[in-house]
Amino acid sequence: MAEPGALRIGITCYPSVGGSGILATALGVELAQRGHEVHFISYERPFRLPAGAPRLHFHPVVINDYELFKYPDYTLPLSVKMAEVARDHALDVLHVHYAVPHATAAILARAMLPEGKRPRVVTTLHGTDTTLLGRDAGYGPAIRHALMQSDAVTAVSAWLRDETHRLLAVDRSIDVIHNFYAPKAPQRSREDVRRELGLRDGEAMIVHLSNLRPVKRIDLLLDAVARVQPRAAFKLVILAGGDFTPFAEQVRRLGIEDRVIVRNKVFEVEDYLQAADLGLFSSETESFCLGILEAMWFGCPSVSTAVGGIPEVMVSGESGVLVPMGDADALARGVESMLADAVARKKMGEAGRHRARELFSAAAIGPRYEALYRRVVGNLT
Ligand code: GMT
Repeated sequence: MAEPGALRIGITCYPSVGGSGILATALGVELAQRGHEVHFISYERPFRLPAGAPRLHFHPVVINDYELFKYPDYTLPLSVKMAEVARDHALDVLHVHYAVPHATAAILARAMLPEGKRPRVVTTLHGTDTTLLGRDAGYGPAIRHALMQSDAVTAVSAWLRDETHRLLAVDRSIDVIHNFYAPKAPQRSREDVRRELGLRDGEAMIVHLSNLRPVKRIDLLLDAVARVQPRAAFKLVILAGGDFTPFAEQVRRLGIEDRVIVRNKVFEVEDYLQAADLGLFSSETESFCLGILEAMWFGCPSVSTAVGGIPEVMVSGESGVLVPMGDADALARGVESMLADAVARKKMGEAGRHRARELFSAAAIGPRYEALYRRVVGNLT
């Protein structure tokens, strides 16, 4: 049962391993805990969505494979399902994460419903929906249209808001609502995890977690790790949300097979994060970088390239170390300085943990989305 004053919110996101889906799922869980009725609409159940939680529902989009179509279409069945769920559950808001194709589908779904029964559309931009697809002539105009038609648009960093204005020339306000993280309690002890990874006493655990897409620059990450001295001081643990096999050859070529451990599709990231001493990120663009935030929550500072919204997440010299983009040597020197000084590392870890709790917690961010929904719903005609 929804609480009095509760909202009915539809959420669409990518269900697979990726920051936008992870954030959308965490938001849905938080909203349901705050008493709202939340309906996820996607082609699969988001992988972090808990089963059986009160007020959390999932509606799958069924996609038929018609012989006539060379490319299967997702946008239309998604919009039909959005309209159906909005009608059957009297949704107040359709909140889509990642503009393509979710925002377009939501605008279409809204138009399919009779006036007075139309949910408000909130679009949250996550990154490459602006920085990659927004630049693409085959997508840009459709993204721009969907953003202009949305009742509210948010971006996960000020940097992404500015990039969206610059690249898509959207003449409308974009609210900045940073990402948040609500860690689960680790299931295993730090010692258990270190034992599983074969880490010796005094050997530091460097962690990298991402979907390994090209923007993450895994090639640069490995180059940097190969330059870190002394070699015996650390192991790099990659929590891979994508296929690592294309990088195996580089690991061999660099002779760092004994330094690199890969774990695929790990659901219990908290188990590993609590055991980590340092994060390492080498992205060439990043609107936010949830991985850095996840590490911060466990008092683990990171060395990272200073790109996009990352300087909004962590402050160089205070909660981590930022270096210029594309510089493997600078990343390696950053790692060496952090490994060499356990006291400074701990201090930065604590500063990061504090910053994460203050600025990027469910308690700080949940009410911001709630207030945004109430603002757009108040505009219902
Ligand atoms: O844009 C992507 O690469 C996909 C997207 C995702 O779903 O993983 O990542 C973006 O959204 C995350 C959550 O808001 C951000 O933490 C990532 O920085 C952002 N990725 C990029 O901007 C490259």
